[in-house]
Order: sequence, then structure tokens, then C-alpha cells
Amino acid sequence: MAPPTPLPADFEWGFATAAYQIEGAVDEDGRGKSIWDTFCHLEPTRTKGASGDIACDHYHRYEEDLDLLSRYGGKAYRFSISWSRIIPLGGRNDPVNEAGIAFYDRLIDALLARGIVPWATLYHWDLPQKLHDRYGGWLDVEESQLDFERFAKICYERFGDRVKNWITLNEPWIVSIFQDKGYATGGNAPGRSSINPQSSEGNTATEPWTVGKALIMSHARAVALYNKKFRGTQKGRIGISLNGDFYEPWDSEDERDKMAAERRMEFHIGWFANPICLAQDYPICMREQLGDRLPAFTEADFALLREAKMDFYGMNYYTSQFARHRDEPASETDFLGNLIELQENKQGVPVGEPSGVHWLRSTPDLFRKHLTRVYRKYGLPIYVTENGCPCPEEDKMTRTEAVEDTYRIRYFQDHLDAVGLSRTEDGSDIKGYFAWSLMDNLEWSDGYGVRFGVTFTDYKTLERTPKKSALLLKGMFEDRMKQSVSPETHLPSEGF
Ligand code: GBH
Repeated sequence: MAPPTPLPADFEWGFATAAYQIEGAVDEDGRGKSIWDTFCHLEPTRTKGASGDIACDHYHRYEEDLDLLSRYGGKAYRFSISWSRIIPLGGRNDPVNEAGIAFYDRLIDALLARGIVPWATLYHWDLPQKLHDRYGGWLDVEESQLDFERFAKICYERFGDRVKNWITLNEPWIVSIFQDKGYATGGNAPGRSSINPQSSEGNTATEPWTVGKALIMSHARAVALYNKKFRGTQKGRIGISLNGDFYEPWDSEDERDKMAAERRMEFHIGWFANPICLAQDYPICMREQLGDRLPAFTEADFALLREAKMDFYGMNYYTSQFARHRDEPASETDFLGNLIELQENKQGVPVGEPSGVHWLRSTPDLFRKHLTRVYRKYGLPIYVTENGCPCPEEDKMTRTEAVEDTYRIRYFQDHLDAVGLSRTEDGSDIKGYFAWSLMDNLEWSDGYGVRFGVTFTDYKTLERTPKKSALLLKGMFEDRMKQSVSPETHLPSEGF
């Protein structure tokens, strides 16, 4: 018997990026504005003065970036398509921009020429500004899903002959809570919030939940459309990328903290995964806390959710925390599940080693638990569609210092081992892994200081320099796949 294989020989791995974080060229070839252009320019204090105007200039340098990707040995590349390059005004009756399509044609062809498998995300947070102006973007559940469906259709029609792996939305939780109409915290574009002093509009008690429903139904429409009209001929796969951390009880002896940890995960993941993966209603604990503020699904919605069967669960994972229950009733603006999140437990044990950003500690053991929990609960094959970190103090480092990214190397090793253990020990079906990110890029409201890349980007010269982790990842995967025995090897050879 061959020893258990930490990773199978056909394990897909590579690197991930998102359009607004890397492309730049915001006024080129007919691209329309997105809510992130507006947010960065109208409210620069909320993005540390940064914008994606130039970013990594990937729009012009994609060949060079894909050469790096080849050099690193990545088999797959996850990128996102900028909606406002394809349909500058965004809507279902608005014109399609051929020059925008041509850019992604070039990118996809350049990937295929290098033998790299394209994975396209349709929405990584950059809603066309015009849709926000017309009807409030994701705040209009009916309008937004029709416009998103049309955008998806154009992408399948124009790229689906070559793109066989689709991700509808990146992190709807972030979009609803941080993003777009900034619906809860106002921390991301367009920054609406009734609890953020920098914002003067929005309603945190209701808007996140409305936006969540718009995203769930938009996803469902895009998947149902793929299943009905494109799957048969294009033979691709489709899924969604959900973020969400694992939560342990702050006091492991206290039932109330155990329930709080579970509630936190339901508010994070179940909110979307129940309807999307199981065609079921929101978790009961959400309905109990939020009542009518959580928009209901109609019978027609459930019918659509059932039609929208997906192929995989995309998991974005960075860190985990402890959850401590609260005795007071939940406030109207609470979106966590009425609890306190902590990075240390009752005994003062930290959840993991600090990284270069306050919210992220390295928590590989909890990653394994998270993978296993999600696999058992939702039953779909998992692709880790993002995982990565900035090293401690990396924001203050010179290039020479930053390329020695020992913390990141350890982080990747530990997290790959967690994937292996969840597969072999817990039986989870995990098929692939994308490191976040191919290069340092615009870290949204954190600007350019926080560096998640395996490639160092010099934002003055735009020169790219591989960090050590970039060059070591291939070996890390190969070591873990080595024990793999392909079916042929079991067969006796000729003349045996
Ligand atoms: C991912 O989101 C994104 O998909 C990706 O674009 C991004 O570059 C990457 O993470 C790295 O951040 O500072 O306390 O307000 C992960 C979800 C959203 C988690 C923002 C941390 C900030 C917490 N992240 N959040 S805080």
C-alpha cells in the first residue's frame, strides 16, 4: 500500500489576483468607471491616499507577469474580469466594449500559450459606477441580478471556449459588509454605513442583508445560465469564492462560547452557503437575531437556487479567531452574531503568530478544521482560491529585505500541510490551491503598504522582483505530490 498522499498528482495550484488591484490603465480602451475609482478619488483618506489608477500596470505588463507565473511553475492562474472594461456602463441594455474584450482575449491566449489554466472571477468588487448611480447597485435586488446575468453571459460567450473554470463572485460577505454600498462598516467602496463616522449615508441595520440577497440571487442566475446554455458545449466548471474564518470558543468549557463560535461561522459562511450550496434558507440563528431585516427567499428564488448547482466551493482563507458570547441583546447594527471576536483565548493563548497586518495571524491548524467543516457541511469539492499573508514589518522593508520572506514561506508550508491533513486524515475532497497573490498590489483600503505578493512590486519603477517564497512554492507542491502513485504505476509492466 502506498502511504497516504498529502496531495494528489493532479492537484491544481497556482496564483491569484484581482483586476482593480493590479491592472491600472483605468482610462484606457473605453473602460468605464467602477465604484472603486470613485471611492479612491472622492475619499482618498479612506484608502490611505491610494488608487488603482496605475496599480501594477498589469494591463500593459501582463506578458511579463505571466512569464513570472511560468517561472514559478504555477499550473493555474486566477484573475478577475473588470465588468466596466466589458460593459462600461454596466447595464443589460448598454453597449459592449470590444477593446475591453480584446484585453482579456490577449490575457487568456497568453496563459494558454504558456500551458497555464485560466480561472476567471466575474466579480471581484468593482461594480460599474453607473449601476450604483442608476439604482443603487446591489441595493436593488431585482435590477442588479439581471445586469450581472447579462455580464456573465457575455463572458461565457466570448471567453468560454477557452475559460473552463468560472468563479461568479469573490467574497460576497465582504461585499455586503465592507464593500459596495459599504453596507455595514463603510470600509470599502462606496462606503455607505450608519456606524462609520466617515460616512453620512446608508443603514447598517438593513443594507448588508439586502445586498447579500442580491449577491446570492445574482450568483444563482449566473450559474443557472451557465448550466442551461453553456455547460453542454463548453464543458466547464463553475463555483463561488467565499471567505470566512474558523472560530474556536474563547472559553472552551463554556457552552455559550461554543454556540457563539458556531454562530459566528453561520453568519460568515452559512449566510451564503446555505442558499447557494444547499438551496436552503439562511441559518436559523440569523433569522432569530435579524428577523424581518433578513429578506426572505420566495418559492421562485428557491427554484432558481436549485437550478444553480455548482461544481466546487472556492475557499478564501487567511486567519481565524476566538469567539466570546455577549450577554446583552444584539444591537441592530451587529453583523457578527452578537459576540466578541478575540485573537487570544481565556488563558491568554494567542490564536497564532502575528503577520504584517493586525487582522491576520497564522492559524494552519484551524485552517484544517475549517476545510473539514466546510467539506462536511456543504459536500462540494473545495478549491482554496486564496491563501497568503504579509510578513511582519514587510511594509517598512526595502526590496532586498522583503524578498527574504521567511514568514511567508513558513505560512505556505504550514497551510499546505493543513490541506494535506484535511484530505488524508479527514477525507475532504480538496482539489486545488491558489496563493494570494502573484504580486504585491493595491490592498484596497490599506493602500500599497500591505504586501501580500510573492513578487515584490516597486511602485516607483514598477519593477518586479521574485521573493523567495515564489521560487520555493513549486518545490513545496512537488514534495507533497511526490508520494502520489498514478494508476499506471500499479499495473505490471510488459513482460512482468
Ligand atoms: C481577500 O479578502 C480579498 O479577496 C483580496 O482581494 C485581498 O487582497 C486579500 O483578502 C488580502 O486582504 O482591517 O480589521 O478592517 C479577505 C478578507 C477583508 C479580511 C478585509 C480582512 C480587513 C479587516 N479581508 N479585512 S480590518
